[in-house]
Amino acid sequence: MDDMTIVKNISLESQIKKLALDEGAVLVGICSADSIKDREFSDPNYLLPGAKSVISIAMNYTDEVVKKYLSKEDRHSLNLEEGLIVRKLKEIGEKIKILLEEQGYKANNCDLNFDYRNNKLNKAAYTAIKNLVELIDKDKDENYQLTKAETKMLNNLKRLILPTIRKTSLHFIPELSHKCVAEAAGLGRIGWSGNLVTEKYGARVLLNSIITDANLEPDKTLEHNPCTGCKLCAGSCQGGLFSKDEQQTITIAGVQETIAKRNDETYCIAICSGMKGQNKFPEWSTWSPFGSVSLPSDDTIAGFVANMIAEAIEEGGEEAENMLKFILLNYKGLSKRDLDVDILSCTCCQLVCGATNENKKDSYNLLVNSGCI
Ligand code: B12
Ligand code: SF4
Ligand code: SF4
Repeated sequence: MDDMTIVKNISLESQIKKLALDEGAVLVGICSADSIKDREFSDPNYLLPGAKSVISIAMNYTDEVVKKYLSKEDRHSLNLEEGLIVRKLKEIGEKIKILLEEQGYKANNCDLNFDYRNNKLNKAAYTAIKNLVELIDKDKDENYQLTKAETKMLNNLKRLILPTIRKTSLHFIPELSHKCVAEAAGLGRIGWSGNLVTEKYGARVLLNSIITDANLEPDKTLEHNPCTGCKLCAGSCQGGLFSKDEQQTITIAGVQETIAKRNDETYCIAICSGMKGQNKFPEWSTWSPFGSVSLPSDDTIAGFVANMIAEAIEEGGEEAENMLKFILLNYKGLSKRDLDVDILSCTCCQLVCGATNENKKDSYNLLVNSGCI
């Protein structure tokens, strides 16, 4: 038997899974497009009309790197690992796409994050904000005198950009919700925090999806939800994105999940973007060096956070640089990000959720005893 005959006898599903695992994915599964198309944010037809199946792939953070990050020993290693995982998942997705196309099918390799349907920032807008930050920095520099033209430009950019940021909606609809795909494809189940929790790695995985018009045999959803309900994730969230006590029920691919009542996503954006390092808990902070905030607990929160972004830019210096990092990701994409730049300062709800109860408790203790930056 020659090599071609052997390949032909292996199902396309097995070829895809073998390729994903050989290339470095730690989990892979398949769901039918129909099983998740009922919600706008998880309808695969948005990216590939006529979609029949979606492949979910995951890679994990390593325990030692997470430990050092949570205990505030080392911020960069986790950021570097995230950057490398994101690139690798994008690369594996590309190889699966090529395999499917070689068999005559259409395929779409998704972006991992910042893939918002309703917020596509272009390069011109980013450049204008960058110019504004540079002028603000020059204006604050005692040794520099702005020219007349620069003063005019500074005032114009302030007038154009800052009110627009204050009015920008921070409610993002993804091109495709990878968490929904991963749950439907049997990689894990949604836990209390809203993150996908897997049996082997807890919530410490990142996800990508590949959509195809090939009719692939779907995998079963996980029967048992690996979330133990320990709620240590809620005790690790300075933002307050989700409740410790109140719950809500959601349905993904026919599976009902009881998860924490989720609050407005801007509670996370305020902290996870590194704009501030503290809100709910005074004993410890995230890696953000920018102090604390008291986020309002009513529906003014989205406007409050949009205003925080404008204020960070007006502040100039490091706070504005931090915001520029996130604005850049919006048009450049996460998989092309500069590996030297640290974009993660929180991620705590995901990282405390290790694979075992013991690991979760130890991780939580490391975080809450890590002090303030
Ligand atoms: C937008 C986004 C965010 C927004 C979330 C707000 C939002 N509306 O989704 C913000 C900025 C807050 C955020 C934060 C984080 N994110 Co994020 N984010 C995404 C993104 C782009 C889409 C998320 C999504 O599926 N939204 C749609 C629906 C599901 O969300 P919803 O509006 O909250 O849902 C409401 C209802 O529709 C209903 N509902 C109905 N069905 C469903 C289904 C699910 C799964 C949920 C949760 C709710 C839900 O409940 C909610 C009402 O309160 C994905 C990348 C991608 N393309 O998938 C990454 C992604 C979900 N993020 C990820 C991560 C890691 C994080 C953070 C840890 C920060 C970080 N380091 O990046 C935190 C965790 C926050 C948390 N505990 O949930 C990972 C998750 C990995 C995992 N193990 O689950 C993803 C998949 C990126 C990746 N490629 O790996 N994120
Ligand atoms: S930390 Fe505990 S409660 Fe939160 S998602 Fe993980 S297992 Fe579930
Ligand atoms: S990333 Fe941080 S701020 Fe956002 S939900 Fe998780 S713990 Fe809360």
